[in-house]
Amino acid sequence: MADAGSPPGHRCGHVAIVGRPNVGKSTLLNHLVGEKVSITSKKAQTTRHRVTGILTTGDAQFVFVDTPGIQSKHASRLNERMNRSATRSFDDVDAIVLVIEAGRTTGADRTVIRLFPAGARVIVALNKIDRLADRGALLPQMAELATLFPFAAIVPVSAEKEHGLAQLRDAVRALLPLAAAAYGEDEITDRDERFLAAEFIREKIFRLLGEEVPYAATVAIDRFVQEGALRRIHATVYVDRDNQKAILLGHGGAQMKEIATRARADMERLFGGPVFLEVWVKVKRGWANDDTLLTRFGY
Ligand SMILES: Nc1nc2c(ncn2[C@@H]2O[C@H](COP(=O)(O)OP(=O)(O)OP(=O)(O)O)[C@@H](O)[C@H]2O)c(=O)[nH]1
Ligand SMILES: [Mg+2]
Repeated sequence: MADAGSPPGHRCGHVAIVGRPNVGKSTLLNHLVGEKVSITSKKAQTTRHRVTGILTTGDAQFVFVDTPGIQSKHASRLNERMNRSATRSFDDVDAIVLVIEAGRTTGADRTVIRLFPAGARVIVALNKIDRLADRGALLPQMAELATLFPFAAIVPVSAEKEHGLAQLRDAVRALLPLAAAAYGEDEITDRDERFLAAEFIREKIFRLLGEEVPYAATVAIDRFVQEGALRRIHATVYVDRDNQKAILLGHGGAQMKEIATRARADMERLFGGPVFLEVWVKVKRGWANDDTLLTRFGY
């Protein structure tokens, strides 16, 4: 909904948050917006979809677009779709925030930089400065980055500790076009509760399980109905193999119960009301390489 009441000088635009996996893109989006709209974990390739997070201030509206980490290992058709969804964002936005880990620019970061179209307006967020023992490493890293692309700004931040976020916001605002707000001021994402519910379940799988099952799992919402304040949600987790189903369920279903309990707590916090959640686990062999299934699962 356009806001005709935006003051003169108001800016509004789309800002893609991109980078290699695990640098803190989704954490940054959440802390810029002040709500958890995008899932995060210690594991690479947590984010699989584009997710917007909307920040409305007095003089600007930022439509941040979180993207999957860009990587060169095409392990599956799913990975290809994730990369495509990230790189497609370059053309659809007014500005790009490239997230790189403070203190180390890797080959994978350089690969992302080479993908930027000429003329792209890019700001680097050097993230996780709270983990940097030697701040002296920042200056040479910034100098070297400046030789790789004509970045509009390079801003050291800690997404998690919320350091440098005001400076980052100001730098991004300067790149946005003069425009009225595109969304109402209480809107925080373009994704619906159904999508967010599936993502919260997927996040707990990423956080609670080892190195195999998270990458073999996807979540579908079979039923989402609102009865007064209560949301009644039925979900299915699909995995690739029988043994993964056994791991996901755990002894007597205890693992799945823990995943569902934690996911439900996140849903209740964001949706602002009670949630009844039931989760089933099914095996769907080869889903991550099956284009028909990938489309059906929303990738
Ligand atoms: N110490 C520290 N850790 C951070 C910071 N920002 C993110 N992290 C951690 O880095 C890990 C990855 O964060 P995500 O936000 O999931 O990273 P991502 O870039 O979205 O990862 P993908 O979606 O997999 O590409 C998580 O364990 C975060 O808690 C930060 O500023 N400081
Ligand atoms: Mg992410």
